[in-house]
Amino acid sequence: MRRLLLTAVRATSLISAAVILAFAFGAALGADPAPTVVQQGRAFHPEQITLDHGGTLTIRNQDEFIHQIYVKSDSLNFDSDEQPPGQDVVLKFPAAGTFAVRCHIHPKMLLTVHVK
Ligand SMILES: [Cu+2]
Repeated sequence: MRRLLLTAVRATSLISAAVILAFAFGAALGADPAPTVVQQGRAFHPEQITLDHGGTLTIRNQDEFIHQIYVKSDSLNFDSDEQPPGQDVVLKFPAAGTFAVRCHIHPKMLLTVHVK
């Protein structure tokens, strides 16, 4: 019985490793066509990201409450509508530079986007 249990645990670990590898491999194959940042726990994850200019960034609300993001800069001004849980906001970054993405509702939230 104990041996059976051990075998089952090993099999589960192997499957987990295979799933993780598949994800890593999948990420390596594509040139990150749709970079995504999530909002969770009143924070952006990750808090910094680098994009090519002209690229878009998807920001997904994984919190159980509303966010409302904005960017204020010389080359880009953006204000989203209220973003309910589960909803994506897609932001386009036409010019190079460093941009601060913030939330009107949660002033401590900060995402830094480096655009090459
Ligand atoms: Cu917010």
